[in-house]
Amino acid sequence: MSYTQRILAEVSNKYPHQVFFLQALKEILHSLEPELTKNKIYEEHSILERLVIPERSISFRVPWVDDSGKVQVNTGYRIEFNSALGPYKGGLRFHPSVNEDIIKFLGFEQILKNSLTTLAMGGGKGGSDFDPKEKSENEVMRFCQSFMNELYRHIGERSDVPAGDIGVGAREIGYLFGQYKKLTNRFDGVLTGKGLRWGGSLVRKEATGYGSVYFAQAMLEGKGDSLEGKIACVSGSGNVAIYTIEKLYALGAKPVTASDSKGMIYDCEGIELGLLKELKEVQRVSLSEYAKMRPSAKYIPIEEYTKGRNEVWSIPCDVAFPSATQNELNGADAKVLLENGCICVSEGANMPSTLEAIDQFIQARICYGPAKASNAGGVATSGLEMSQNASMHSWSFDEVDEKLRGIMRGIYENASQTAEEFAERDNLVLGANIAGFRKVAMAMIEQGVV
Ligand code: NDP
Ligand code: 2IT
Repeated sequence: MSYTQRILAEVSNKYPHQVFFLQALKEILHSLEPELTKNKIYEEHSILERLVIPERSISFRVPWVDDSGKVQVNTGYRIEFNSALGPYKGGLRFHPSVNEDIIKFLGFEQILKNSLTTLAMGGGKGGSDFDPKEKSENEVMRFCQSFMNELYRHIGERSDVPAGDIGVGAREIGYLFGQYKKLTNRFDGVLTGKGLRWGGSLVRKEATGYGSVYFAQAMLEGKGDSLEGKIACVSGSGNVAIYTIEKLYALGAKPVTASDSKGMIYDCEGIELGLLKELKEVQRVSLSEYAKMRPSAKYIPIEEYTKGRNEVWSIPCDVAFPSATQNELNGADAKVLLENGCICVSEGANMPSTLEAIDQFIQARICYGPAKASNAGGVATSGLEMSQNASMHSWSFDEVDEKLRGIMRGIYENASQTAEEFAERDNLVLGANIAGFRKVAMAMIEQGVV
């Protein structure tokens, strides 16, 4: 049994119910196999044994009072996974599906993603099973305040810097920051994704979506192609999806789909971005409203999806941007995408493709950008926000955007050159995992057994 197989077996035995964490681990360990076979230093230092266990894992009660006066209780999490490269860094997710398994998979991915950005950030993730949907402003505020009443003692601008993820955007970051400041009497860069008036960075809001499109552009250019004139399918209609669509238009592509948890829209004329922003960022309503206002759009509710499929991926396209959530693109979806001639998949969401889907993309040798590489633009720009906070400067939109573009190109080059060392130039899963891992592992070795 190889080193990676032994570790996977041990973790599977210990945490058989952590299916998302095991899925992420399986993908990563499989990619690391050739590197770990070639180089025994990692096994000599028990790097994998240490890497798979979080440095610290916190879970806590979050009680709050709803508008009717009733006490509600949620569970909060912060998993501080690895600090070899810098302070723990990663988002907070507020969604009813959140549990320790989900936060562990996200935190584990974050370690290697943050390493790829080249910035000094370790990996962490947190969140709660709280559902911000259909809550009043005051309920969201009270929940965020209660969440921070515990979280504040674990975080700090030099130790652990949370940000947004699903269900946590500018509004939630504002309430979280306000409560942190009240409790600690400190105005510092403890969170990223802050408002532009009080320490936030330009481009952070747009960064994950823009970055995912820059990554697709770099992959296509590697094959002498471009996004110009391409039809794009995008899933999701949140922060990542909206700014993916915006940048796709800027680079000459035509995005024709968007989705949410209740259904999807197909707009053959191209998604009307202003309308999408109004419905999702301002009114926070279902996508079914979009179709009522656009004659060129068709709304398909989730109940009408073909069984076992995500209907977004059945719309013929050249390029695909899964930007909603984990496992939203399975083996059957991948097959249809490939049959329809899709040549590029850039993941905006975390772990959106199942292992079966990934296998098919690799076999077909299309441009496939795995999440930890292609969606690293968000956290990279969080790193730029931290730099600006530390130096008390703020950079212009173009300055940050240019840095983001350079970081995404650098990640593509690093991943493809690393893959090439193993004679698999097109396999960016292998390249990204090995490149991200090497840096973290060497830092751990140099810092001793801690
Ligand atoms: P948002 O909360 O802004 O939007 C999430 C979108 O995905 C919404 O359209 C939501 O629909 C949909 N969605 C969420 N859960 C499900 C589900 N179980 N089934 C179907 N649709 C779902 O989140 P973000 O855009 O920030 O995050 C999207 C993805 O990108 C996540 O995987 C996140 O981890 C990842 N990511 C985010 C980064 C960031 O900077 N924000 C950085 C890197 C990755 P509905 O509104 O109906 O719930
Ligand atoms: O998954 C991710 O990289 C994020 N949600 C962004 C994390 C961050 O710290 O900006």
